[in-house]
Amino acid sequence: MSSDTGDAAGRPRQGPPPIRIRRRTLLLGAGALTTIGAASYWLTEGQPPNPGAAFTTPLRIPPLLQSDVLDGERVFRLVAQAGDTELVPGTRFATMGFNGTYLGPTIRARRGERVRIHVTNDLTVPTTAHWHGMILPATQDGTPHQSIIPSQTWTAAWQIDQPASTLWYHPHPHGQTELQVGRGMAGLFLLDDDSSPDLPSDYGVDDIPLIIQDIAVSSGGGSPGTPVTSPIGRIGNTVIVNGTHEPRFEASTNLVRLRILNASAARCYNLELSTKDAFHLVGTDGGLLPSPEPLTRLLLSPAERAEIVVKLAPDADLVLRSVPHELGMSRGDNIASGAEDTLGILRIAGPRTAPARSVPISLPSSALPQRANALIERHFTLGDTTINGEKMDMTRIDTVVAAGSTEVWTIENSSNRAHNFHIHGARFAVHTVNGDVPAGPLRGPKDTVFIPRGETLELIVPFSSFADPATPYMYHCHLLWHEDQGMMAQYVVADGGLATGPSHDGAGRHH
Ligand SMILES: [Cu+2]
Repeated sequence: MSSDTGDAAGRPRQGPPPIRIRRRTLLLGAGALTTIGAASYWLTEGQPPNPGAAFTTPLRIPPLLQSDVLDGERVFRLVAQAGDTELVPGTRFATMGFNGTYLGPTIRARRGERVRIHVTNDLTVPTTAHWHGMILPATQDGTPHQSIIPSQTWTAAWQIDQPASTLWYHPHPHGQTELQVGRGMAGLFLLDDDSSPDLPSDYGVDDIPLIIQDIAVSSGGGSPGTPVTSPIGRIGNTVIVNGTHEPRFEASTNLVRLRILNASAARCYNLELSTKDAFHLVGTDGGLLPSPEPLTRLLLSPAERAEIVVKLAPDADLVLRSVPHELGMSRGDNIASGAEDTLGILRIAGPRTAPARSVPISLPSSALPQRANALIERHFTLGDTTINGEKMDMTRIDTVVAAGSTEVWTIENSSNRAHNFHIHGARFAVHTVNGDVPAGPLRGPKDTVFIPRGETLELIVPFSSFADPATPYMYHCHLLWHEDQGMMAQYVVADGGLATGPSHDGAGRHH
């Protein structure tokens, strides 16, 4: 491992010398960037460099969490804890994690299994454990309503009943989510089912989890809790994957499946391979696509997941990187939000052997919810930190849906900021994007979707059958600073007899 980890400003080393680099002049809006110390933004001119080409640190793989089967339940134990972790060689950060001081182990369970998860809070502050993407009763969801006070243990139990997918877990304490997730409280929750896709599936060997977070590294060391410097939240200047700085993965097979989670608070990643070759998207938040989708770029906003398959030529040596993208804001706001950064994510080395395995033609995907089944339509307007003009109120139920029903939720971003939208307890389909049929990555099952400024998405949302008028699920922006600012609302699932329910802007409309 190289000890040359950064320049005097703490900017991570970018591999071979770039052709030309200049310090970005400040063309940011007033107040957009009051302190630039923690995150210096650089822009390249001409031929971009290849950040990540010199990464050498072996990629860490989060361990699979051991479980016991007791009385027909698969029992897991998590302990939320704080500590300090050397995330970047020579620099220790105040961090938080599950069963360790940074990130958490990977939980894995099968469709049909009953799971029971004991979560002990060894922090000095309250936390929660939310199972992001899981279809389960609201009382088990780990929202701000299931707070775990220090030294207490909370237990969630439910039966897994949804398709194979890459879910995750993270804390959800009201107003404190960005701090706790940003310090490292995140882990994957993989679901299996009885389908056997012809995909790489040997965890840590050819089926590789990638938990991407950005952190702020400055010359003075780690600086969590820096001021907010962009309209979408805190943007770090250094990327770590599974807690590994400058990671390299040495593949032993020519076909590699990457399960990618954007666990960053605000930063979006526009992923591509340094070879510019196509990779194949095989799964989105809620499960597999009907067939692999060849892509050369893939934008992932915070909390979104993607499963991609990368085919490696013999002796391949390439980089998965993030390249500039459009967030729909002003240029200054986009720059402050990291949208013009080029960042190495993971260097991947291929085996010597010739390709032996191919990308499958079709995949065992589950059916998406259909527009024809949706009887109620609701409209949600995103403000800068509001939903339908309101901020989160733990005591207010914003929306009531009927158990087992399907609705159309139209989400309109008329604010000045980029947002995304996450609905708890549901796997939804994106029906339209600005009135058009959605493109590739939005054709799969989703639970979180990016909504650039000025765009309107129609979602087909099937709700669970777990009627509980007393315990709400959340829907919110998953840019965590926005969420903490109150960009969140609550819905409850009522008994099926209720054909309609109030929405923010009046009554739900019948279709
Ligand atoms: Cu937002």
